[in-house]
Amino acid sequence: QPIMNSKLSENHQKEICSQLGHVHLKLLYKATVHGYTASAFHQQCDSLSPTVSVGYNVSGYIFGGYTRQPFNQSGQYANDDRAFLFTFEGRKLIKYPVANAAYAVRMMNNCGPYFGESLVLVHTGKPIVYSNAASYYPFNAAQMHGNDLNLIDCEVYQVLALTVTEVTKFEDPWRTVTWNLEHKLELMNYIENYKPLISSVSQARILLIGPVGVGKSSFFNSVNSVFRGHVTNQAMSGCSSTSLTTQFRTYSLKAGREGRLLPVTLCDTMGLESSNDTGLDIEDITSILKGHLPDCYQFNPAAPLDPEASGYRKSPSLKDKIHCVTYVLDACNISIMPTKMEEKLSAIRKKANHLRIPQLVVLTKVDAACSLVKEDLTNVYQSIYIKEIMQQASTKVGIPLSCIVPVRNYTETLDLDVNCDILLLSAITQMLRSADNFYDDFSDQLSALQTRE
Ligand SMILES: Nc1nc2c(ncn2[C@@H]2O[C@H](COP(=O)(O)OP(=O)(O)OP(=O)(O)O)[C@@H](O)[C@H]2O)c(=O)[nH]1
Ligand SMILES: *[C@@H]1O[C@H](CO)[C@@H](O)[C@H](O)[C@H]1NC(C)=O
Ligand SMILES: *[C@@H]1O[C@H](CO)[C@@H](O)[C@H](O)[C@H]1NC(C)=O
Ligand SMILES: *[C@@H]1O[C@H](CO)[C@@H](O)[C@H](O)[C@H]1NC(C)=O
Ligand SMILES: *[C@@H]1O[C@H](CO)[C@@H](O)[C@H](O)[C@H]1NC(C)=O
Ligand SMILES: CC(=O)N[C@H]1CO[C@H](CO)[C@@H](O)[C@@H]1O
Repeated sequence: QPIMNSKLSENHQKEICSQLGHVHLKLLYKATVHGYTASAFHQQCDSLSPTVSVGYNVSGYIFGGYTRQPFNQSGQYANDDRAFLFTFEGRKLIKYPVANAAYAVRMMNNCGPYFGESLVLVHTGKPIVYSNAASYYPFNAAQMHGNDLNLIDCEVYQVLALTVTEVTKFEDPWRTVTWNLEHKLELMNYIENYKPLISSVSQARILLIGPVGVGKSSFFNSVNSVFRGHVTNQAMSGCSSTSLTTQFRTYSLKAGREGRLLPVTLCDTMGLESSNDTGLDIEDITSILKGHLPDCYQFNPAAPLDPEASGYRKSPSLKDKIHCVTYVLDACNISIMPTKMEEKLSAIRKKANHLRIPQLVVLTKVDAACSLVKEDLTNVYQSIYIKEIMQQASTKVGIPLSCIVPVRNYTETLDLDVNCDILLLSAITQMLRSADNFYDDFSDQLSALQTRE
């Protein structure tokens, strides 16, 4: 590989990237290095995407086009409704969006980047531009390239998601956390001594909902490890079944070597899937929220819940109901959550809202999502990237940012990681505060009823 220096300045690269999100540019093809030939262009660029192609003329114009479609040599048109042509006026990017998306790019084997019939760089394998402002991208030719159609260089860049090491930090954390042992002990103390506001309830009942593999078991194990003082992998407490069928499981948290019960029960629905017919459906979840289901209840995904089934609670009391719903999501792939999963979560949220159950999101694997956080967990509220993910989670689930809590799981090698513990304990603390809101609301309703009588 010859050494290639970008002709596109740092500032111009930034301008382009700011149009495209959290990305950077990687130079694939440079005409003055690889040659002004169609074959050199295709050899360097085919099948890679998205790309930004840039032409330079002697007059100093810098212009080109962006497409998400990978180049090939089939002769076909490629549809891309986000394609655009551009030029620079000083540092400022002028954008000419595609007007006919079906013809955004043409995969010509005898040319370089070919945008509609509007702009072709390295036209017929020569250092020239083909320009037709009347075609699929309306643009002003004088503004774009000053009608100078001779190239002094042409570059094609691939648009890549920013590697997390390149992510910069906020100077100050946007949420303040005291990262020390004292704070950890405070949080533990709060949880251990927590009492639900209603005397008939001895444990806050928290439902964890999330797709398989997001780290629900790890979360439970990790929290339990903090209280046990060592790593535990007990998970399947209560039920002996390890079958893969959908099951409603509950976990109690225990403290110390003697295993004193903590005032929190975490319930796991298992098997939330994005398809319609598999996994839990919305009626099953509603039954859980209302407290109808006994622990270890085995779902039959093919048949609706049977109120005559053994253990079905026909008139559940407050202690059987769910007091807080916690969605558990993987920080690594929030942005590619399937639409079906979004819809399912939204349906659950509506149910929970209707039953006035407070809701949170626990965001797992923040270390895997961001290398700044992997290096040092206390970067979690300084990483711009993590904040962005949290905002995405907030939008996708429809829960305010203040109700999104990031965590990392506990590992053997980090048996005394106070920072990891603080995040885990903060998540539990938030759940208990939410449960308190539920009890408050319940008491209010109750006293309203009594007043009426
Ligand atoms: N890096 C990293 N990996 C994690 C974290 N939490 C969980 N994992 C890994 O993610 C994988 C899935 O975690 P599980 O806890 O088994 O997922 P789950 O959602 O409980 O899956 P089910 O119990 O089958 O519903 C495991 O390999 C964990 O080791 C985390 O905070 N950071
Ligand atoms: C070439 O690109 C066109 C348009 O995007 C696409 O429909 C076609 O499948 C591609 N062909 C190959 C061989 O990649
Ligand atoms: C997201 O990550 C989870 C594991 O955390 C995995 O099971 C799931 O398949 C991933 N989803 C996508 C769309 O990649
Ligand atoms: C946390 O995740 C790691 C892998 O990332 C795994 O080896 C470990 O067992 C998990 N810890 C717990 C407590 O589940
Ligand atoms: C899934 O369910 C929704 C609403 O219940 C319905 O509109 C949609 O058509 C279903 N999709 C499939 C693939 O069955
Ligand atoms: C080499 C060349 O063709 N240069 C032209 C670049 O475009 C300007 C118009 O702005 C012409 O004046 C140059 O001759």
